[in-house]
Amino acid sequence: MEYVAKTIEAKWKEKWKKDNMSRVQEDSQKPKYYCLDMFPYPSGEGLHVGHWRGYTISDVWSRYKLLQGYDVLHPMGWDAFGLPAENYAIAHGVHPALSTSKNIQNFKRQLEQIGALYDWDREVNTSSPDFYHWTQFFFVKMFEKGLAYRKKMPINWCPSCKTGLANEEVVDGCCDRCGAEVTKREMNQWMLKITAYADRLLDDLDKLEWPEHVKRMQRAWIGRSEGARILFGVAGHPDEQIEVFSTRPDTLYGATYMVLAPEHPLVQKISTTEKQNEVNAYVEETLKKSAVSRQIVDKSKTGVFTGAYAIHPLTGAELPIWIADYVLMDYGTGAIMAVPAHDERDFEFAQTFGLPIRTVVTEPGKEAEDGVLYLGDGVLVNSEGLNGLTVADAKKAMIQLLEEKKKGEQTISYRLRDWVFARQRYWGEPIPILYCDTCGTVPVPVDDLPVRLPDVEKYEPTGTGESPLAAIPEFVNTTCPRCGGAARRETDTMPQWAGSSWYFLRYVDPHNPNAPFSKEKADAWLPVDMYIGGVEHAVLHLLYARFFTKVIHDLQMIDFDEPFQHLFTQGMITLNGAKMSKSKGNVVSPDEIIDKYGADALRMYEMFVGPPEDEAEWNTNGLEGVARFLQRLYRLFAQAMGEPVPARDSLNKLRHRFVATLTERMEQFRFNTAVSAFMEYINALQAESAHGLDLATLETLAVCLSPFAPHLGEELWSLLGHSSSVFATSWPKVDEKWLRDDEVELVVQINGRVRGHLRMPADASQEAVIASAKKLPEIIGWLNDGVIVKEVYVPGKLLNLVVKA
Ligand code: ANZ
Ligand code: ZN
Repeated sequence: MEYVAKTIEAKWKEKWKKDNMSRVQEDSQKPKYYCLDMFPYPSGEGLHVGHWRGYTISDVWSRYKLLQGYDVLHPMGWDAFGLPAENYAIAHGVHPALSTSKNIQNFKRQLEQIGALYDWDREVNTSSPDFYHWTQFFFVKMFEKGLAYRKKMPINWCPSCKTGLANEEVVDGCCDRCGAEVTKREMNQWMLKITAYADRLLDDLDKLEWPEHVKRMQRAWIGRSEGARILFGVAGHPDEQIEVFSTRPDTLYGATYMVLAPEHPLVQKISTTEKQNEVNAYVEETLKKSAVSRQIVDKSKTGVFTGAYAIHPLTGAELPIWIADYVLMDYGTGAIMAVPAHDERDFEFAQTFGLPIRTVVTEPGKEAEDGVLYLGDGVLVNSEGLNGLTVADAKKAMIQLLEEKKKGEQTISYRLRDWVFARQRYWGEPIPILYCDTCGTVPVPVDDLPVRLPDVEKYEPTGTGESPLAAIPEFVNTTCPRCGGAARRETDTMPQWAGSSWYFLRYVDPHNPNAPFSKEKADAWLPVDMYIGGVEHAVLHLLYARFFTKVIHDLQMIDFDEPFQHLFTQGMITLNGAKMSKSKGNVVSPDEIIDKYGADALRMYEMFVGPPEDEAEWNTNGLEGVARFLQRLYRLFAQAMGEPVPARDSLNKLRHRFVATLTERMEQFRFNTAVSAFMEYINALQAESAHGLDLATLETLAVCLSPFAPHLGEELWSLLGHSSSVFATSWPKVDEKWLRDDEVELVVQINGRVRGHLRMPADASQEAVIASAKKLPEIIGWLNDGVIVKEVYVPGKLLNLVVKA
């Protein structure tokens, strides 16, 4: 018998389809398991072998869970709104809905090739009105709760995509999508108040079984800093105060000057007339720079003296007030007290402009010396009542002092900003808001949702700050649901991330016309047990989805408040060290590989290529090796299958050890070594095969193979005469009895020191052990010059002979 992957795979795909294998059972008797892939953006490029890795991992895992007796939900859908489809529309004049649906067909065909068990009855598409109906619903709910609001503010603006961007979409000062340098633009924007959830988003990370580095990235993004707000007076302006945020209130006596962000509202008020021109020129210069370039620590410091002085809240000393671009307007209060002796950037600045540098913290026992930078911990000096205190104690004492004097208070600052939730683009969910001259800003009543995205002729962003929807009077002009008067629709659309912030909830109840999902179903299936995807979503998508889940929890629509209990981020597949992408021309397409080796071989190789969380290099020889291995396995199986022999000890032992090793590696997500366990097992069985193989060995092979190579697993199972699917059976159990070692290695000691080693049957008697030990060449010498006065034997571990001269 020959293993012809193509024939076998076609046969089983057909059968699975016919039997509706992938349909989720929803059997309340069984424990549930929700295994989720990060759903793809259906790009025109299709899937390459790099994408297969994540999808194979999730399918192997889902099938393994099925065999373990879980009711498994493993759905798939499309993150279908977004810029690429719209840019394609602009370039080729094809409606994004059309190009998207064509791409989806291709993706689906490719995912079916993988042999993945997706329940297609549950497919979701974020750009379909049945879906975005509920995305809009959540927006209205957030508006009602005050979590969605409109504000005129300077936002990140991509001059090439001609749209506003969220902070999360700006990477090193450039647009995450197109790479153009991002500028600032003052615009009226819809915002979501994610900052109201900052503490919960931070604290609840502790509940999650996520890779530590992903948690770390989220913590850094939220950026919680504990410190104090401190008030300084302004000389000659008795009604003004400068409020600063500092994480080091202990260093207040070391503040020698102040810095305001150039955009700070006080700048214009307090700058002296002589300095006005210089100040204005600097402000203008700063507005052109990105936040990232402004924050680089070792860049040379620039700034301008305003001519004004602040009054130190404790000493009354006058401190010059400067403006400098290293102080940002949107962090803390947009103003700092500068402590050059203990802050790197302040130190650089003070050196550049010849400002005093005053030491207030030193290493204990060291003489304090002004003019140097000291960043370490230590004790306070030159700080009146705080002298001698540690930094930690001085922080507390200073905050207490400031609170007593009403010159400041303890506070917490976050790096996280509210989420800019509007795009001036066509291909997204219309924001369901109306503007009425009488009633003001009115949400579209939930019964009137969805607000459908109309067809347009021109997709091009206008660049005026308005989306192409603004050019469609039939869309814009409507009536106010409150007063019946004329009203205008909001024409901005939601960002790419909107639909993916809650899609995992829709899968549990995808056809519900009356609600986004039923609470009962959501509470039964979620949180997602295993979420598998790329680490590039560590901040954006995973933070937004957690935020939406918490809001939906607070709306009492679900009982849980974290969406993804376990997160697994797979490593990239590279070719000659480079990431696969069409632009690099190094894409390995699965189509040809499947044609030549079959989907099972490709799946198995994707698992074998390396530790699943690490980057791995694609290697065609490795793939051929795996394909040959499947051939070998098939031949071995086919030979033995004709005449299974009775079980024998050697086969039992091999089988239970294999299942134990395999299961342990599966549980630890070490799929590459799980495949090696298979290879070792097949080698061992080949050595045994001259005496035939027993039925239990053959069945175990079929079942254990089936998560990895499901088509072949089914084929082997049916060859054994079973008419039901291999996935209807269960993962084999291990009998510990066969794992026990029958030989053990004993340590032989003379007078408590290790002098030799001895291999003996595990059930050897004490006498037999002692007799054998005495014959060991490395022991004999020790026994020659003395007599044994005591024999201490610890079964299975050691023998100690006490020898006296
Ligand atoms: C005095 C001081 C002394 C500071 C010292 C540090 C060290 P994190 O930890 O990131 O929260 N800061 C405050 N607001 C700022 C702004 N808008 N732009 C630039 N810098 C700002 O940083 C908090 C520290 O960064 C604050 O504590 C402040 O400098 C500075 F030995 O105040 B510190
Ligand atoms: Zn009205």
